[in-house]
Amino acid sequence: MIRKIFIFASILLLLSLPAFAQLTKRAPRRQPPAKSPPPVDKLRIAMDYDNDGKADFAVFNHATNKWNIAKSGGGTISQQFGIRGQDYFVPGDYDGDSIGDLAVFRDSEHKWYIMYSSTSALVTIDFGLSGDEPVARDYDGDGKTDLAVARKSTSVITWIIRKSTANPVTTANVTESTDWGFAADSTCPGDYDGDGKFDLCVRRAATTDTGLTTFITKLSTTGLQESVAWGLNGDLIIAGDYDGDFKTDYAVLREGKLQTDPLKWLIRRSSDTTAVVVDLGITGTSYNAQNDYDGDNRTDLAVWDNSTATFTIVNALTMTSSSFAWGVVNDYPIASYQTR
Ligand SMILES: [Ca+2]
Ligand SMILES: [Ca+2]
Ligand SMILES: [Ca+2]
Ligand SMILES: [Ca+2]
Repeated sequence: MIRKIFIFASILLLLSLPAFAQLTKRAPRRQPPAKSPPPVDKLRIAMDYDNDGKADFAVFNHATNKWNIAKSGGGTISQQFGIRGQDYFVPGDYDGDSIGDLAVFRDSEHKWYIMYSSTSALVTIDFGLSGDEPVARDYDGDGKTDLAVARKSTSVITWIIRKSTANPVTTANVTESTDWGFAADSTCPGDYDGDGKFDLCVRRAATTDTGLTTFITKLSTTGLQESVAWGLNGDLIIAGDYDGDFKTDYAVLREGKLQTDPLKWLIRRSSDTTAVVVDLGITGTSYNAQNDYDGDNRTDLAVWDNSTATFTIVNALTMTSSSFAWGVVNDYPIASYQTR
């Protein structure tokens, strides 16, 4: 699975592109909520570019350096954004208008490049250090994605969060640092207690290949630790709210031994802690691309297959399947950005 994105063109070129204007003319816009926003699927909003309550199909094309987006409400976006070999995709809703913002974290410069959907402005923020892992989420629950990085020392992971509530202007850099997890852990931020604030989470490897890995979460409601054993070493983290109770579900994706083996989705429903196990995708060719594509407030199981350039979506409640051809071979589905 690709974690670091290889992008060819300079981000600065986007200001002169005709597509830029097209991208920014989207209405209507909603004002960000003043306080205590109702629970929403923030994974969906990060990639909902037309504000119709459904995630849009988005792929990155390596040959043209473009984000190519098929909006669920109709129409497309094609926008150059990012630099090859340096940038991570960090889609989110940084300005809090419930519309996804194109965004990348440039590792070499430790800079965040964000195109605010509300103003069409390209915002650049120096935050973090080279080598940090971007973990931008909404940690203070104000409806705006917060810049955040996970920094691994020789012993621990330090989460450094630039909360939007404490940084109303782009030049401010008021941060909070919290040590959570050991350096060998993987990050798995989610809203596991469903209070609208993302929680710090790490996944700790098992000591044996047959033992379960442990998700260790610092719940924002209480500050207390929740530990859940789920998945095996080597499984990928595919956090989402598959049962639609507004709490992130612990979930992993297991690749097969053979390239032709199916991908196995193992989801622990937060609503009743039961397991959902589904085969979807092919180990050698499919990328996971889970999101809420049908707008029912449940994360859908989804893959984008690189041999057919097609999304396949499975509703986690009804298990009904649909497909949508979008992109070309060797594209990358941007919804895969949070896979660890
Ligand atoms: Ca936005
Ligand atoms: Ca926030
Ligand atoms: Ca929370
Ligand atoms: Ca859930």
